[in-house]
Amino acid sequence: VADVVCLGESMVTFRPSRPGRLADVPSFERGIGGAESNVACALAAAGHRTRWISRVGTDGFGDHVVEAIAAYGVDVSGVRRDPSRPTGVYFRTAGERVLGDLSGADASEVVYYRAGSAASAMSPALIPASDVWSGRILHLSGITAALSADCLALMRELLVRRDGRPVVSFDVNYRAGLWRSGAADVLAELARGSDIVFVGEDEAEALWGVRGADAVRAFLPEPSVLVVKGGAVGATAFFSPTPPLPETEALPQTPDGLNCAPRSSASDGLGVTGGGGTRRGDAGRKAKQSRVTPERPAPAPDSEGRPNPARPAFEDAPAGRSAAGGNGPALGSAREPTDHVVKVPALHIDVVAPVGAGDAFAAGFLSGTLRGLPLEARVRHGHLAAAAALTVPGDLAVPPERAFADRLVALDDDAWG
Ligand code: KDG
Repeated sequence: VADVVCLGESMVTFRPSRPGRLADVPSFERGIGGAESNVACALAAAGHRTRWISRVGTDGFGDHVVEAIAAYGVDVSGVRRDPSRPTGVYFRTAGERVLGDLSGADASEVVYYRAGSAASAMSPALIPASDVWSGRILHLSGITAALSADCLALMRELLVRRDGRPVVSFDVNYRAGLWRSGAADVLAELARGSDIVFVGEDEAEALWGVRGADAVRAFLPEPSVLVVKGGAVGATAFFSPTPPLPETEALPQTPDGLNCAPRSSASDGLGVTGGGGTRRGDAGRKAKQSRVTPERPAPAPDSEGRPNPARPAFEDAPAGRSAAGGNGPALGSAREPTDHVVKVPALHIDVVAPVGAGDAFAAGFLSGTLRGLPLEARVRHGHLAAAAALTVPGDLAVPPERAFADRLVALDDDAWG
């Protein structure tokens, strides 16, 4: 079983050799890009079993994309080749300031050649949910929803809550250039159907007109975990408690030390039941938000439901593995009394290129989730991985080695403040 399955389009990318308009740049350097495969590569580099599912052409670019992603240790056996459609391609340009510093508003341009690509034909008929649901976490992004009506149908199909659906991680990834209309509604719908959601404050404002992390949480109350990224300032992560699971048996241990919780057949794997009025809704969220605690909440009870003051929340959270076949990892304690919120400042670094930083952040956070780390540590791992991506010119960076990253994450607040 893969820890994480990532589904989405990957492309050959071309980075300019010098600043200028697309019309003027004489040469480009080839690389690979694709938000979801970037996450897969970073997770594989961090030691997790990762699978990437997609479609590419039978062209040489398709060969290169698949080989390059496989070289990171990602399982690419679920990638299909389409002889009738090309692999997607995109070019970037850089502004006149410093090549590589693409952070200025007018400094860069992204030009996609991906309409009608092999990946844009992904559909419920071509991509079986059983394959995509084969990991503990399924990671998706809003880019896929913009590629075609078939891709949007596939996204909707994968989000249907039924037995076997793993924990779904969703990065909103609003790419304005890919949408003609409807982005706000579609991306809100997909985020609301997911379990772990990443969104930038800038994206949330552009899409939905909501400003600030708390307003974004009020707008997206459904995901158990919502991470609102505030760029260079930092990120705010919200974890909402889930109703108690039925105490049917002691929680077994997985080899990696995560507890696994049984779930009822009506559960979605996160301890949120599908009926009986226990599912969170807007009204429930409003009530809970008045009880948000900025501090770490009381330790969760142990697997028998006894109070366990020695055990910090999130470190031992139950996963959704169940008799029904779900594979979800621990998202947090199933019995936490209140919402849990952490605000974690970002690292101060000299940005070389912002592209790929969001993907790296998601990978760092998901890595911490798979390891059952406390919420704050998950965000710090996200920031560290993002910093690695921000300091290279390409879309992808190898994250810091795990033991080193753990030492950095464990530094006290002064070092992180
Ligand atoms: O997140 C980085 C991506 O933007 C890049 O790798 C390409 O997936 C991509 C996209 O659609 O922009």
